[in-house]
Amino acid sequence: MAPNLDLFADDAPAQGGRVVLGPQSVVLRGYALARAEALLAGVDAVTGEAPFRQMQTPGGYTMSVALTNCGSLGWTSDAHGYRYTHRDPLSGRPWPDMPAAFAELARDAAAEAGFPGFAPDACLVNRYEPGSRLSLHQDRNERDYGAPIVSVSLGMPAVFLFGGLARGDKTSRTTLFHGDVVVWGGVDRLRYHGVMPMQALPHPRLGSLRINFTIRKAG
Ligand SMILES: O=C(O)CCC(=O)C(=O)O
Repeated sequence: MAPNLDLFADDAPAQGGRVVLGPQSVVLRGYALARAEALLAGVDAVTGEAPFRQMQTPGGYTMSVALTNCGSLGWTSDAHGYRYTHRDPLSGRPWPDMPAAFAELARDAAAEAGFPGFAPDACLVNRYEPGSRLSLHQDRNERDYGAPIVSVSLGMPAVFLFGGLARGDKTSRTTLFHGDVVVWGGVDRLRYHGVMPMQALPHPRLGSLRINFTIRKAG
């Protein structure tokens, strides 16, 4: 069924609801809402030190999503491939510290989804504008697949694609709203996922932007 994209803030599903995506993957509706301002302050602190940038893929394309990182490891992409680094290649400095609000939310959401004791060391922050998309991929540059991925959505709604363990598997489509948190791990840890091209559906707080950050254990 086509996703409903005729969305405004009032259409967001009730806070506290859950959408089960798989045996060990779930959308926690509105889980980050009460902490959104602290999280956005964290995004400002991170991007003040390590600005958003559009990275090149190994195949020579420019990603439509701009990204940056915080934590002791940061994900990068360039002509040489995808990998985690301790330093921001733009500045040569270590990536900014992960804001406490990010790590606390990630720990709490992971526990809520059945993954107690999550101790993240990396966070990839994505900035989407209308037209930005993220093609289907697996998060597999992390050393430890035993830990889940915790993904926080702020700003404009987006259609999240969640597939199977093979690229060609059928994908489900779930609209993610400001404050939603997705957690996947265990048997679902390596499932393909992505984001459909963003529509221009300005959000009252962030305008024509969507910020997503995925909190991970990479090292
Ligand atoms: O923006 C999203 O909801 C997903 C982000 C994602 O898949 C990633 O950073 O690997």
